[in-house]
Amino acid sequence: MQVVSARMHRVRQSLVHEFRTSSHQKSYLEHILIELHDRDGAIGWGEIASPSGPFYCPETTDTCWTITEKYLLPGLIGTTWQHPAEAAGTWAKVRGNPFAKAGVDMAVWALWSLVEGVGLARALGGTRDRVVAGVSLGIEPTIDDLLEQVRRHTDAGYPRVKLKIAPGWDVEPVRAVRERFGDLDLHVDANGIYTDSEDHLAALTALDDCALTMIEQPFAPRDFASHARLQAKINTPVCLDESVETVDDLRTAIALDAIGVLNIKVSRMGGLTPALAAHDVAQQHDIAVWCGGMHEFGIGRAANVAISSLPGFTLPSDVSASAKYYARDVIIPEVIADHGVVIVPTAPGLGHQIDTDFIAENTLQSATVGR
Ligand code: OSB
Ligand code: MG
Repeated sequence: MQVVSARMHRVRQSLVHEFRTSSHQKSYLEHILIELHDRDGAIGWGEIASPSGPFYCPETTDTCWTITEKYLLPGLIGTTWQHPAEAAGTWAKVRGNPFAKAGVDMAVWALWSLVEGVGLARALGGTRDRVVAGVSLGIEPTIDDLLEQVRRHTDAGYPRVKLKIAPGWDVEPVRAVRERFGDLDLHVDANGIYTDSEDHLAALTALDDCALTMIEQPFAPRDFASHARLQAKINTPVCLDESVETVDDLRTAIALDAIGVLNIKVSRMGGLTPALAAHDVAQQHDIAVWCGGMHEFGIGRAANVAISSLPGFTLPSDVSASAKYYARDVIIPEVIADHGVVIVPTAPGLGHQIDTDFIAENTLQSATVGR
């Protein structure tokens, strides 16, 4: 196959409910949609789901735009390849920048599976025909507001809830949710804000008594040592998100006993190709895996649903319905969850139509690379 041209669309969408984590706050997102055209006119779509500012990770929408336009797409365009992993080789020399790479990689997989006539999930080695979705809930102004958010999503049937925590918003809200909602599958995500100060360790240790499925990314991304020390002290599995940008990071975490569960984000890991490799390594080491999200629009969400169908993804993923995030999605049909169950599409490629009119209405900036 050969990609002959690409179009980049910077698209803005408002969230239906403002989202706050320990690292940032947002009411709208700007993601870059990547449209690849092959020699025969087939089209594959991908999504760069970088946050706007450098608070979750170093990348921003602007850095992704530059890296993709100047380095990733020019290397891909005109090169002949047989498989997406080979296409990913065209940007192998670019260090870092996983979110930018992920958007192009996803478009390559969508294009390839479309042309091969298979659904993306099957092309990736997926074995499940449905996946279980949980929801991720942000820090709310009050505990009552949080309880209301949890009620709304458990009423909708979601079987797992993840709560964002931060110092001062941890043991108390988590206990309140636990008391109100009984044995709900509950976990927490700190986005790397805790340190190993006495106060912080006391809070994290107290959470060990809240019957949580996991504590996600308590410490800073590169602080494997603190994660290992905490894991040795508590029974609740420590889950890594920001710490694992590459398969090498995963091997490091495993070697240091710093990881109990892996959150695989397609965007954070640089695309479906490296996410598959991480899945395989985790499986070899009996590390449970689930798929995290970055509030993707429908294109990135479809890729997340597809990879969640692989056998190692044994925990509920953040692949909630489109309606949890946006009033309208960029794909048709939008992603639907029935009691937290999302059906994996089987049609060739992404398995959804792309709503190009809606994309055009919400595009702030676009560019063409290639002819
Ligand atoms: O840490 O998982 C995270 C959103 C933005 C940045 C970081 C995270 C998140 C989420 C959202 O938790 C998960 C979703 O897409 O539903
Ligand atoms: Mg996280």
